[in-house]
Amino acid sequence: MEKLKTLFKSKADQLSAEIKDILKEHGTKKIGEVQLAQVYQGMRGITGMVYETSLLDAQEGIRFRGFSIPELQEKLPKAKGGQEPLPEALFWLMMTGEIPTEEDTHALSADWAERAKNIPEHVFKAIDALPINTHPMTLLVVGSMALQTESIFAKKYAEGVNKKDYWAITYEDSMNLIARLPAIASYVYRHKYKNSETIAPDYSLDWAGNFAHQLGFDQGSFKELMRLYLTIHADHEGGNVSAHTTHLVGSALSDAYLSFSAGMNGLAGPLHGLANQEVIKWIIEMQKTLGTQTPTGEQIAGYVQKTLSEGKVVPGYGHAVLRKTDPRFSAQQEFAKKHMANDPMVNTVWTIYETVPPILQSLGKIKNPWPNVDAHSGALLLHYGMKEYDYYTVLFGVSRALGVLASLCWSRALGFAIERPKSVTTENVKAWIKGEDTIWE
Ligand code: HAX
Repeated sequence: MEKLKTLFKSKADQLSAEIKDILKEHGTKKIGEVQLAQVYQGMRGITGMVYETSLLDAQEGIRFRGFSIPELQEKLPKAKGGQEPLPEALFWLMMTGEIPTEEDTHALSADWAERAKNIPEHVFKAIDALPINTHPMTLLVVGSMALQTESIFAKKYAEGVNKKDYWAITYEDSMNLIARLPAIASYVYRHKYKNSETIAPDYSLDWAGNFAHQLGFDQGSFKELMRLYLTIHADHEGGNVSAHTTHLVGSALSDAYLSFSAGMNGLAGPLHGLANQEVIKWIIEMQKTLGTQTPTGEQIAGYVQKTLSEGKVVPGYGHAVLRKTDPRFSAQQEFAKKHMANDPMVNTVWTIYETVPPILQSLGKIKNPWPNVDAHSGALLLHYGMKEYDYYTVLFGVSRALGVLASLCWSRALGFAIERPKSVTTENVKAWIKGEDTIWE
């Protein structure tokens, strides 16, 4: 994809020069103050990294290169006859800051289809080697780690490469990995749940459309769901666990395969991406306990109290940064209204949405009582018959590759340094409080 590569390089050179000037003139300016509580509580709100591909506003939600999700739905090129944006177009946007033409988008689909061919057999054998009850996220990580044998960055670095060329080999690795992920992820699904009956790719389709096909879901609107799903889950600025982990590991010049796999291990945590499986698991358990598929708001309220009294979180609600309903939740709700307005599980998700926020708000300690992206996605997948909810985070992971790998390309092109923030011990903190240690000053 020479056009994308050349455009990316010209944008990166331009930004690199601007950053040099900014740092020369303003490098010593302070951008905030850090409170002790922030240091203990997950570094919340501390600005500590630059991440070009998207930016999160607490009230408005995510913007990708300045575009909100409804704007992406309107402006990004679509599949033939489709209404949802193509994720490859979002990747182009994140790489260049420009909305691609239809022609460029379709050329990128074709480029990824070509790169997806001839995945080495050992990748699938590595997945096969694990017990069948292995979690699908572990299988995804094992598959993408096994593919690291193909890293051009690792090979060229071992041979000796000029640091000016890191970006180009990171770009090639990222493009190859993204192209091949649907094949690996669909293999995980078919191997684990469908007796290893795999489905041959249809490379005439776009990246998300073919992924739906290889999973075994060929209904027209499932492909549309995948296009939307893989677009909206792609990026959420740099501080979330999967993006930050990929960025951190990448800062050691670990290649795209190592960095992405590390990020996926973070996505597999229940407070992050795994929340999408936890939501459906929680709803199914609630339905069983209450003996109904369509609990009332009152019944749900009682179940939420039970969950809280057991010291558990209500999955799909809350966020470290957002303070309103996640626009990714709203985009999925709109999709459901269009395609499955009477689905009982979808309706239950909506009743939960009416019921949960006031309860969480009343506790007084939860900063954001509103739903996040994970509160809705499972119900959409269930509607099409994808019942294996422990697989859901893998779909999130395939999408997240777009954002974190576009950002890795940017980090290499801008020559970002190895990450190494300062830590202190509580002994230091106690001494600092007494005025005996000035470690932070
Ligand atoms: N249910 C119950 N309690 C919750 C809660 C929820 N949904 N959300 C927050 N809280 C609690 C916290 O556990 C914390 O309790 P303690 O003081 O007793 O430790 C308190 O409220 C304050 O937390 P906060 O400042 O509002 O939230 P954090 O920034 O610490 O955490 C989380 C943000 C998303 C991890 C949190 O809201 C949560 O656990 N939500 C449920 C899990 C979930 O949906 N995760 C997915 C988030 C989106 C994402 O990354 N997707 O991939």
